[in-house]
Amino acid sequence: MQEVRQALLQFDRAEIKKIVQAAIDAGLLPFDVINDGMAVAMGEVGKLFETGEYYLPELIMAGATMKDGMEILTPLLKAEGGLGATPKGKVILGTVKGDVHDIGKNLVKIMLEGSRFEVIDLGVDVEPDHFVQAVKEHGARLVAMSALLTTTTGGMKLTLQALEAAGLREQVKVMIGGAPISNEFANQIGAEGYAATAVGAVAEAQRLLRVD
Ligand code: B12
Repeated sequence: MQEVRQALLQFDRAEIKKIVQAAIDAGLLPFDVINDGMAVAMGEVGKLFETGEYYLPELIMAGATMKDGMEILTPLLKAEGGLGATPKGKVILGTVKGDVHDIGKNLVKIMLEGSRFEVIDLGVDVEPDHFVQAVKEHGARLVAMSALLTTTTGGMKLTLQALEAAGLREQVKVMIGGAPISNEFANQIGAEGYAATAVGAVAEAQRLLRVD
């Protein structure tokens, strides 16, 4: 696991896939490689950015290296979910307006799909109205929003207001997540669900849609 963290901290795009594969071959679980390996290193990169040791290019490189590593892990996580069974429900997922961070959101998507939710991924920088349109179009009962910047968390509240204004608030539950989000913040803006991790997002989706 140390090698995985090290490769990410050094933006070792040439080796990351081999190192991640070696971790899997050694018997580590894909999700542990993400949580205890890559996500820990990403947190470290964030701290180095905060203290001025890393700049934007380093953030970009770290993001790209994590995505490379995910190419090995994504198919394994999907395979764990089992195919063919009836979906548990539709989830509209996106990173809110003004925010382009999507690594965490993509992990939430993988985990939800692995647990047989149908996910409609709106991508990043999603306007409140786009969430509203998607709920209408797909008849979804759950909206999941991600934000990584304190400045973009307001987009979550705006989306809740837009759902309310469109008369959809009774029909959908809303869950939110991302590094600056907390349970308190979710309560404050009136979102029914919050989870700190992608695994937690699955449990939260099941709770909100009353499925197991
Ligand atoms: C990689 C990265 C980038 C990459 C993003 C690449 C990409 N495609 O995503 C790039 C280089 C683009 C980037 C840009 C910027 N970034 Co940046 N970035 C990061 C970094 C290092 C890692 C984020 C990450 O991927 N983490 C790994 C994933 C797995 O974790 P996660 O996203 O938290 O997701 C997990 C949970 O939160 C949860 N989750 C996530 N979403 C959801 C949703 C739901 C519904 C649920 C239930 C759960 C859930 O599950 C996930 C898995 O367990 C963080 C540091 C950090 N500590 O977060 C800074 C960080 C988020 N960035 C920061 C900043 C300041 C910026 C910039 C403004 C820099 C600049 N000056 O331009 C820009 C903003 C661009 C924009 N408009 O969005 C700050 C934010 C500070 C703040 N509090 O507002 C951070 C915290 C760095 C720091 N410490 O200063 N960044």
